[in-house]
Amino acid sequence: MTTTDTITDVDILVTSPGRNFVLLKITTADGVTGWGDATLNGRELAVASYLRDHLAPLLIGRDPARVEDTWQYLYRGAYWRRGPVTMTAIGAVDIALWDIKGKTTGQPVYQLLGGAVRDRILAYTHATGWDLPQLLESIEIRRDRGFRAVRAQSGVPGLELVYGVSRSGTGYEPAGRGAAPVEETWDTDAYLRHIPRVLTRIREHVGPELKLLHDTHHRLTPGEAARLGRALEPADLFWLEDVTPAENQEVLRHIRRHTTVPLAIGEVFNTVWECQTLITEQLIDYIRTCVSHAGGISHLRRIATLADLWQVRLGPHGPSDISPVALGASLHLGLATPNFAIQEYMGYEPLVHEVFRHAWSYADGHLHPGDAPGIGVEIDEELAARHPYEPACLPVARRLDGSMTDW
Ligand code: CS2
Ligand code: MG
Repeated sequence: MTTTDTITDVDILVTSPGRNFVLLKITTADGVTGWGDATLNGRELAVASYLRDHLAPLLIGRDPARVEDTWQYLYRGAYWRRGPVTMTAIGAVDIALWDIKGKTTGQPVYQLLGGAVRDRILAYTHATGWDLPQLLESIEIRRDRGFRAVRAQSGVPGLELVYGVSRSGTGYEPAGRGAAPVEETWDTDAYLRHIPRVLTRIREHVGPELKLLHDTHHRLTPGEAARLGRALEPADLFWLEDVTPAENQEVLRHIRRHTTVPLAIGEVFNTVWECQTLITEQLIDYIRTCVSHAGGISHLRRIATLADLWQVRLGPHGPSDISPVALGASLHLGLATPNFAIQEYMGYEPLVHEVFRHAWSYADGHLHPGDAPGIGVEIDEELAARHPYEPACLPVARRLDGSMTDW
């Protein structure tokens, strides 16, 4: 007779080893612990409260093996559903339960998902530079580290602060400390005058092999995006990301009529239903939904399956505000998913690698989840406790005339 374990403890850890992370720890009567990632950059406490105040009481006593039933219970049982806070909370529970399932069966999660369909996962990382020389240097440093794919973000003449770029040329963390967002000034015209020349010059410098990516970060109108796409075709980008704000997906039809530049969208999406139009009308080439913000492994699998029917591939979100737990979960899914194309990997500061002891690894431009049972990431709770949460939030952006635009 199979005995069923039960969930006895649900704990939420908010820690800040250089930046804020929210972790979910589920413990069972058999003493098995599973970890989930509930980090939502700039809204961490909202997800921590949703988990602590609303989901944790529902989980106590449940059978941890019933991963899908728990997903359905938490999703369909929440009348006010979807959205980043709800789906990140559900995602954290899902990842933690897959972690437990792997540990109780002694299997890395990718084996439970059907086994590996590839040997390793292509990674892309961020190169930034305030000007072209600094950006080219940043790209070469990443190439020296073995990356085959690099996202290039440049400063824009006349602008003080630009998404994705730090003036110092060091790593870029968008969330500023404090409760009030930094206000950036944005000038689309200056950006459109500048970025095609920068990316074309980069392509001339690096040659044809390196996969080049660029993130427009939700800032253009459909017409501007169509013009930019056409202008960037000689740069042969691997993808142009988030060209327009994600709410109105039909506008991508206009852009698709004018340019063949590969498009990637979806990091701010949280369910398969938000991805449906983009995928079934093939308005994109890559879907960017992230395992922690889109309901966990169970739901990102659904998005991957729909995308596969339409030959859309996965390129999940994975910047520094996705913890090593979610990165590990994404890699298990990536190893076992045929249409998984590339994983974003910004890397982490050394202290983060100390707090999060992970089986996943980077080598030679690729990532692998490792073969530890479960997700393969354990948290040094004592070290995490020494770095308490610090208020931080993402910037906002205003146009030159002072009106709000999309950051
Ligand atoms: C960006 C993110 O990596 C990306 O593609 O869009 O870094 C995004 O700006 C942050 O996740 C926001 O917290
Ligand atoms: Mg992005």
